[in-house]
Amino acid sequence: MMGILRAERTLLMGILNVTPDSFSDGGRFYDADAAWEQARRMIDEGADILDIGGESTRPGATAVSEEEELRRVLPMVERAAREWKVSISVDTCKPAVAAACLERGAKIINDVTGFRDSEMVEVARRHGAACIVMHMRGTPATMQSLTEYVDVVAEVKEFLAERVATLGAAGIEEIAIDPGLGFAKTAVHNFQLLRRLPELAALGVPVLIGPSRKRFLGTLADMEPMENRRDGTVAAITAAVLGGARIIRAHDVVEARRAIAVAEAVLRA
Ligand code: HH2
Repeated sequence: MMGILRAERTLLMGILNVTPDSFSDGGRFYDADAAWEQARRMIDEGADILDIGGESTRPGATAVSEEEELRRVLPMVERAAREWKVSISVDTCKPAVAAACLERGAKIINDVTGFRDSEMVEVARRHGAACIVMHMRGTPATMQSLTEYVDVVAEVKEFLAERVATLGAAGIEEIAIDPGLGFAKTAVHNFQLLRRLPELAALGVPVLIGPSRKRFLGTLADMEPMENRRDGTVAAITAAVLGGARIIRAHDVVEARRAIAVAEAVLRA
């Protein structure tokens, strides 16, 4: 069955961080006009989904209040839903923020904490939202000290399978899963997850991968500082699609679109 998170082609989710402190673009789109222009640009460039976030989840980021997060994202969600056909996702782990955005036209909740808060599940159910379930441990403040795994792929898969079952039982109809590159993972873990992505894809739920500009790429030659991670991001996207990812979350839409096109052509050949 096709839907907002499941299509014949790989879907591209463009990232809009309305924050002062996101790891790669903090402050650039904090201003409402700059955010709007960036959203328009990503849509013109071919984004299928706009992922609007008002709280950075970078390692060590400080949490923001509900009021502040709403002040950042709600006007953008409302205006985008009114003026554009693009699907709107809200990157939040707060049920009240998710509810307000769904009431203003967002259709997808992207919760990096994996809907472990039952109130979040209830909000999604009530609004008929599609859910992106990501694996992480701890909080952005603590996650990089929680990187002990026996088999990272098996453990992430087990977590995601349990979440899919729980959300399905709660009546959530559309779900995508995400191993959460960079969230409580070492660089090697991220590469193992990419290498063994078919194991996650075997769960039969669309897999989302978000490698864009992340620090694990910077562990490889010539990918520091962050500005040097664009080409590496393209390569990681290619690997993800070849491994079975069906949704790619990225900052640079044109480059991501091209990488997806190459990987899809390889898969079709
Ligand atoms: N990565 C980030 C934020 N949200 N959501 C999903 N589903 N998957 C991801 O990999 C993911 C995510 C971190 O990237 P970014 O939004 O660019 O930075 P920040 O959290 O600092 O705003």
